[in-house]
Amino acid sequence: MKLIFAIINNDDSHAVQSALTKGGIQATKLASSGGFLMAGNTTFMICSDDDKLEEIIEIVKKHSHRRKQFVPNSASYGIGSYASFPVEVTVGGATVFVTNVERFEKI
Ligand code: 2BA
Repeated sequence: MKLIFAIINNDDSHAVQSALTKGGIQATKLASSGGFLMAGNTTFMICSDDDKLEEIIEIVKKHSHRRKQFVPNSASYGIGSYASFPVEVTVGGATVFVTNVERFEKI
């Protein structure tokens, strides 16, 4: 069995969740936030049989979109004078981690 963590943009979470449910795939949705943008994102925790792994990754891929976001950045212009300007970063589609599950039980 595999445990999949998929970190996706909040704007895509509903589409991903619906597609997983439609595909009969159980998932737990966690409210998370990125360390860099410090903005909210969504982490799906999905435990599945090995043979479902690719199907699940395809669903996540299909419904997660790359987008550009602006993050405030600070830079100094001369002594004692600071200005803040936004820097563009590309976020997602999805960041996915897959681990092996040693034991799975529903008690
Ligand atoms: P954030 O940490 O808020 O990062 C948002 C986006 O900012 C990243 O998109 C990347 O394009 C950019 N970014 C992050 N750290 C950067 C840095 N040190 N310098 C320049 N740009 C940087 P993604 O790579 O698509 O990541 C989206 C979210 O996935 C991340 O949100 C974080 O929550 C998670 N994530 C990404 N890589 C991870 C990792 N290795 N471990 C744990 N979580 C990760």
